[in-house]
Amino acid sequence: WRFINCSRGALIVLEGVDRAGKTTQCQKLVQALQQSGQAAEMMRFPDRATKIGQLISSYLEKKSNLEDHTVHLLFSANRWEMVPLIRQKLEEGINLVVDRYAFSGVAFTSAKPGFTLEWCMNPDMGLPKPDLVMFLQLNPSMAENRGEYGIERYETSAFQRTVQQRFEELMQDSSVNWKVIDAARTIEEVHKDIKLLSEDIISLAQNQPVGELWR
Ligand code: ADP
Ligand code: FDM
Repeated sequence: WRFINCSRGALIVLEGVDRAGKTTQCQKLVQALQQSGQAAEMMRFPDRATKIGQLISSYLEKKSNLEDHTVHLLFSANRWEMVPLIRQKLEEGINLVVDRYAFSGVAFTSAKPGFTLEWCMNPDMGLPKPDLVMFLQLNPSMAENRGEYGIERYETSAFQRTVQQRFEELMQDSSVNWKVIDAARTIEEVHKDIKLLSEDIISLAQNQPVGELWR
């Protein structure tokens, strides 16, 4: 039993505004799952290591400018290029803990003038559907207290507030398994909730096929 694993891994996503604690919690969750004997790996989007990711990274660092629709499609392409790997890992029984996914894609672009939620969702339709999306809820003023905003694109409080509103609109969609986590607590308290929700979904997902997002 220990060596033959026929069940698939779960696709678990953490979302939230900047500073909500996504990276901290993804790392802690992967560690905790591994310590309890489950295969788990972390992924993050954008994945800045690929060719597409390098274009995105240069844009975020303001070293280059890209037209708004173009960069949206690059973020989406950066997810699609990882889909074969995502599917392979899940089939191997590895649980994937993902720092941002299509929800960030839609929330950030649709916070720009002239973009509808619907237009933004289209390129990501049909991506592997997360079994669980945990939204780390932290009001923007508390997020600002966690340190100065950096110098990357989008790191201003006005923009982050609009992003938060777009996330709230996305969370109305009941076809996605959203869980809202109060991220204003200590790292350990937040982790405890995230771990419990993840363990539940890992056992549930085992016997279900991977779904298609927004389809
Ligand atoms: P994100 O990935 O959402 O931007 P991080 O995990 O990088 O957030 O955390 C942003 C900053 O806030 C880091 O300095 C981190 O140590 C700190 N932090 C994370 N979680 C908490 C928490 N629950 N309470 C206080 N500070 C936190
Ligand atoms: N971002 C992230 C987008 O605009 N679209 C996306 O599809 C994704 C995944 O890129 F400002 C934004 C969100 C954030 C930046 O920052 C990535 P981090 O620090 O690497 O998460």
